[in-house]
Amino acid sequence: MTQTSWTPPDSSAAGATLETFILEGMFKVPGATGAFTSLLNQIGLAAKLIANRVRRAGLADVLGWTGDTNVQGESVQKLDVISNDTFIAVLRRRGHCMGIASEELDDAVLFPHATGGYLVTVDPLDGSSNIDVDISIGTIFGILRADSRPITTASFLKPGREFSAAGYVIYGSSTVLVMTTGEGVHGFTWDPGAGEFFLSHENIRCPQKGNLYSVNEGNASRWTPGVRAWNEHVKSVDVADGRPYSQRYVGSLVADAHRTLLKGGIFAYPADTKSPEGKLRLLYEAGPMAFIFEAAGGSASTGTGRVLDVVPQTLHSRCPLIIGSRSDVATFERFSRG
Ligand code: AHM
Repeated sequence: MTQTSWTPPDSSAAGATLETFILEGMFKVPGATGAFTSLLNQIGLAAKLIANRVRRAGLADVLGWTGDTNVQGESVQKLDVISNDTFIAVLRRRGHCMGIASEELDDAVLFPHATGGYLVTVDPLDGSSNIDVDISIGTIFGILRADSRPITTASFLKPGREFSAAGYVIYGSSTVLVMTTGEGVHGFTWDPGAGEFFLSHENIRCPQKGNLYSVNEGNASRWTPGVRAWNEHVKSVDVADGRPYSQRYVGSLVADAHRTLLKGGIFAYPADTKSPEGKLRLLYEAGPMAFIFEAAGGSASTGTGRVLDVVPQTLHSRCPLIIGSRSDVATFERFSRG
């Protein structure tokens, strides 16, 4: 029998686990030490561990409140605590992460022994009010360079344009990890049988225009006249422009952002009279999402300017967030500026 050379059935995706994909990326960077690659792999491991707990949440007595409140004054759920502890436990290993700023912690956790030069911002379990009713929740993260010593709270207070990488994990009908290092946004779907994330969404591009809008309309009485005018606009009829748009709102940022990234349209959590700075947190919610949307060819605005240029004043600073298709975000800005 003649030996023939073998060609992979699909040269892009076959066998591409998250780890393989990250390693192959490292080989393309001259002089890469492997620290960044190793850190991304550690984040993938934390995501696997959290996904496993989320899947078993209803069975494992981890639903419900702990009785504590976090720095935002919100009730803390058991899975919030578990997810936060998981991130800290995983990232303190290997010495690449010098500190973590988390939604669940008043202050950053610093790892003085680490030398790897990176900081991580994370919302370990976003949308946690949805846990008890089996709606999609997620993890959001950003990676910054720790470029000065000693590491202090101020080391984290950088605008989102300085992220080295950002991503999120959606624990939905599938578990999908989406990440970017600023060039190309890629999605990896969790295969529970194999225990791996496999490349499933290569080079995600956010459509330039969509026909969905996503906003908590219960806040309409608190919006500015400009935001109210935008809201009327997307609901008004103009067949040529694809209006009226359809509304979708989950109330879990990862779910609303993931749909908007893949299908286009707009997600908006604008400033209002109750939350003059917006509701979402800059370092571990709005910033990473803005970094991802820009890398996918979409836009991220505060309503009047670029989210990635906003400098956080504290670890838990908030920011209005309008993300989505370029054309739809531009329309929002036009109304919002008045
Ligand atoms: P959380 O940190 O309490 O989970 O709040 C963040 C969540 C986001 O996931 C979501 O986009 C937003 O809050 C929904 O807010 P609202 O319920 O005001 O619409």
